[in-house]
Formats: sequence, structure tokens, C-alpha cells
Amino acid sequence: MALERTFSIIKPDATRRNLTGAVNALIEKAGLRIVAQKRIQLTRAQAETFYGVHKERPFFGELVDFMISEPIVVQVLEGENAVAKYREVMGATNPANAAEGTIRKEFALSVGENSAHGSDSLENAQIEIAQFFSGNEIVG
Ligand code: DAT
Ligand code: MG
Repeated sequence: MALERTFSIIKPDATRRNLTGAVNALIEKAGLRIVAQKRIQLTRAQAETFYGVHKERPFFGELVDFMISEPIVVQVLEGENAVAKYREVMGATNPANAAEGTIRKEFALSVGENSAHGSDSLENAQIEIAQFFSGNEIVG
């Protein structure tokens, strides 16, 4: 087992419904430590860069519009196998397929408005963390 850091976003559908604390409770219950956190408003350019891998997908425009529709909370989560563990805590992309007790099962409204983002690999976690946090903002 390895101590890892992953990048998380509490998405606009969740911040809008005042669910930041409820999401954080599930994160902490799973043994992940929130070692950096801030509430920000994404610019369109930031959202397009962040989701650049999906730019050819039919839902890209809708995804970017959604991500800039309200403030988000960006976080760095630390723990044993944090990348895979947080994917488990989030649940499947489509909440209809998400397991009981996961963030997306509990809170997501749809496949698009699905409450949470979590990095899908350690490499992407490092890239995504660096997009939003400087080293001295992360206190482990
Ligand atoms: P994940 O967020 O589980 O890593 P992903 O990387 O495949 O999922 O997609 C990124 C986001 O894009 C996802 O959280 C919500 C949106 N999305 C994915 N598939 C979609 C679809 N079929 N319709 C609408 N939005 C979708
Ligand atoms: Mg993804």
C-alpha cells in the first residue's frame, strides 16, 4: 500500500445544494484526509483545459457550462491508495450504476450533474493538483 494524493472537485450541483459538508463527511469516513481545500469559480478556459480529454465528446459543451455554473470546491485528498479509494467513494459516473453509500448514489442528480470529480490515475492526480494548488497550500 502506498500513501497517495488525489485531486477532488465538489461540483456545482452539490455546492448549490449546500452539500459540501455532507460530501466531506463521506470522504473522511473512508479514511481520506483533506490536506488542501478551497472554494473557487472556474473560468470557461480553466474548465475547458481541465476536461480537455473529453473535448470531442458530444457532452463537452454541456459539461463545461455546468462546471462554470456555480462555485466549486477543489481539494487534495491524502491516504493509502487515495486515487483508487476515492474513485470507490465517489461511485460510478452514472449515479444509476453507483453503489449504495457512495457520493454519487447519495447525491448525484444525473450522469452530467454527478456531484464529484476524482482523478483516474496517480499521474493525472499530480497534473490536476498542480493546476489548482501550489505546494505551500497543501498541508499534510
Ligand atoms: P468520471 O467523472 O467518473 O471520471 P468521465 O471522466 O468519463 O467520468 O467523464 C467526465 C465527466 O463528464 C463526468 O463526471 C460527467 C460527464 N459525462 C460523462 N459521460 C457523460 C454522458 N454520457 N452524458 C453527460 N455527461 C457525461
Ligand atoms: Mg474522469
